[in-house]
Amino acid sequence: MKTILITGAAGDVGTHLRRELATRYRIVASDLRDLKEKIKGQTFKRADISKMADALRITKGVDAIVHLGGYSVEGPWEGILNANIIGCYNVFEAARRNGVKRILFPTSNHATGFYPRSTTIDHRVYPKPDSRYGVSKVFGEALGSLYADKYGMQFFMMRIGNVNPVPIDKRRLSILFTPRDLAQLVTIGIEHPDIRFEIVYGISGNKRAWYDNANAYRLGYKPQDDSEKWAAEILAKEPAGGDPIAEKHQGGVFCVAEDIPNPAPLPGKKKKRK
Ligand code: 15L
Repeated sequence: MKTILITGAAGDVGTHLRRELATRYRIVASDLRDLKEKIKGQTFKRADISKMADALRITKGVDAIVHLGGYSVEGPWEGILNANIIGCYNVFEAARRNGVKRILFPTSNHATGFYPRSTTIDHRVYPKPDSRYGVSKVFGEALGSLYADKYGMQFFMMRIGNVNPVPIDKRRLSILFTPRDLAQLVTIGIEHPDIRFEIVYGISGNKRAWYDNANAYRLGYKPQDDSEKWAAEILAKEPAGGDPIAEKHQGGVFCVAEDIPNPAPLPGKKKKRK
């Protein structure tokens, strides 16, 4: 059984993934915060990935890394710099030094969020980040590309939409990514023998998708869910109006907001609603 390190394991995506992959892999869960739930057999290693020593400690002896750790929304530059730029560099570099070849990185729909909703984009488009957070995800994609070409490491870049069992609003009808579809795509990222550097979109098989996800399908992804079954219910609840720039672009409110309350604040900081 392979040993998989999941960083940022206490977040929502990490918690779904730990549950979904519990029987398939030996999971080492790492986070700065306490885990939301304990799962039998999984090891927890507390770490601050903005410190290289911590990154080196947690990446030792694993077969692959799902690097979810970091700031997950738009916010102050200092937080993004430490968690997503320095933290990402530390994890990729620590993996290289420890001989871990394969890394799965959740880049984000916000790396391309300034593409208009009227356009269908694929994995080859040049990034159009909608936020400093989106820029930090482009940094991760670029760093992975460098480490693949220069050091022969293997990167599976998932431009993730919104991980949720059900869609929460109109925009998320296009980018819903259910936990079981997430688990399937992550499993492909861990197991596929021919990954060097791949970009795929982390979404379910949504009818309203803005993405041509042919690259994921080429690698064997067969999503089981489609947000369409919730569409009527979600659209009926959608408030009218909204910011015209947010409404026009794929990234929605990330295109206009300076600070989206962090859904996963550090210990001691108050959790605010998004
Ligand atoms: C993201 O990249 C965030 O990590 C997540 O919290 C959601 O806001 C998601 O995008 C989204 O666009 O819904």
